[in-house]
Amino acid sequence: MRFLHKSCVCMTDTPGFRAAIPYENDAVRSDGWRSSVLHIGVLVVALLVPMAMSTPTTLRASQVLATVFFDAVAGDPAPTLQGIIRIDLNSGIATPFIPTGTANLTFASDLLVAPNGNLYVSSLAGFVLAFDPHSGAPLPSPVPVGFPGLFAFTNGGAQALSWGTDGNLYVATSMGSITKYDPATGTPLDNVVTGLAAPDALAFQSDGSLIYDSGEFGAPGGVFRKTNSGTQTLVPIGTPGFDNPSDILLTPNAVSPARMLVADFHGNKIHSYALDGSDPQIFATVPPAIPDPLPPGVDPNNASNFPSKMLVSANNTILLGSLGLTRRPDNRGSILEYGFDGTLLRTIVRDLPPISSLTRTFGMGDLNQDGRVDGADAALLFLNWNSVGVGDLDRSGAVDGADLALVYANWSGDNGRLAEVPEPHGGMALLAGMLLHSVRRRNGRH
Ligand SMILES: [Ca+2]
Ligand SMILES: [Ca+2]
Ligand SMILES: [Ca+2]
Repeated sequence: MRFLHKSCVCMTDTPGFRAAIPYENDAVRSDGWRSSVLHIGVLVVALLVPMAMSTPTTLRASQVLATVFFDAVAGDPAPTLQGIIRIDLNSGIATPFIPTGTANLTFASDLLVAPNGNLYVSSLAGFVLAFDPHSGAPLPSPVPVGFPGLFAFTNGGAQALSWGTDGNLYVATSMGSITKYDPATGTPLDNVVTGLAAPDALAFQSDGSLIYDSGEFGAPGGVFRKTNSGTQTLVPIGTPGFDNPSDILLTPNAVSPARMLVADFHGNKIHSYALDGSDPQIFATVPPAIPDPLPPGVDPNNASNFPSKMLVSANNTILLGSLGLTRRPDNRGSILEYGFDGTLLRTIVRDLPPISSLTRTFGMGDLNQDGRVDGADAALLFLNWNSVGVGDLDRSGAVDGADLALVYANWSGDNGRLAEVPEPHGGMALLAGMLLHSVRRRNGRH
């Protein structure tokens, strides 16, 4: 859901699971077994003690981060809500997080807490920015002359972000391209698709297929799928009753059968399809009802609550953000919660400034983003021991004991202890990770 019509983009491989364990030469290895046994012994004690003290639990995140597209104007009832805000999903209370102007943040279009632990934000000013999702601090720029927080510059409006199944960051721009970027270097790798009409909706299937849209103000929209073998049209441009896609969500495989949901920005609807684009259904019409007569200043040809972003919540529901029918200071943005069958479960918050996107947050130490901090996260940390990237929770430049301490400190913790469910497999995953760590270490592998 973005409002400009211009830009161009361009980025590689994810750091993923890289274990840079210090190499042991042959001389040292003569002592290898004893030191390895000692090493494992220390790890077992270090890890089992906190496990014994605290039963791993499933904890459900209680907040989302959201981008506010327009800044406050005179008379605005919520003048501090601009840039990136936090929304408590229990109370509906919205609070400032990263103000407009931080790292040149303006006209924020999309945001994403990525598996590498960074918060990425796109803006129609052409920037893709990177922040610490816990502190909100701008991250060091990988661009040589970049300002703090600058991840990449797209030469136009950056409209949407997605983390690819290949571990790269994909950016759609108002110039009509979808480009992937190396998350480590900010380098543009490949223009994956070009020639689109302001794409602003991206999603990946588990097989790596990219689902994307084309279509913006004044141009009808469609939905497409790009695979290794070519491009398919899932929803043809000009389909009656289907206007301008602003977001695409593939429901989880656990929900049977999985569906493709498409937010229709102008049509004020959520459409639902089978994954191949067949079996079109109306999933929801976005409330509140469009009033008649319209409020002053609303274009009758473009009257909608402007649904902008869908998200699967930690509670396995669908969250929907909207910009709202009008513009600031008459704030009518909202966050709604739906079941997978399209039932509107509740309005989490209304009367927000225009919400252009939402992203889940994850507790400190929740490296695999499953909503809890447990053995699986510790195992992931060990796999990346001494490397840079996933697991470097304190951003010191290496995965080390200080990061492990942060995992301990947040064991089974998250931002909200809404529900606690025994997690019997955490210990096994942790032990498996330790074993792998030990084997790789003995083999001198990095
Ligand atoms: Ca669109
Ligand atoms: Ca986790
Ligand atoms: Ca560290």
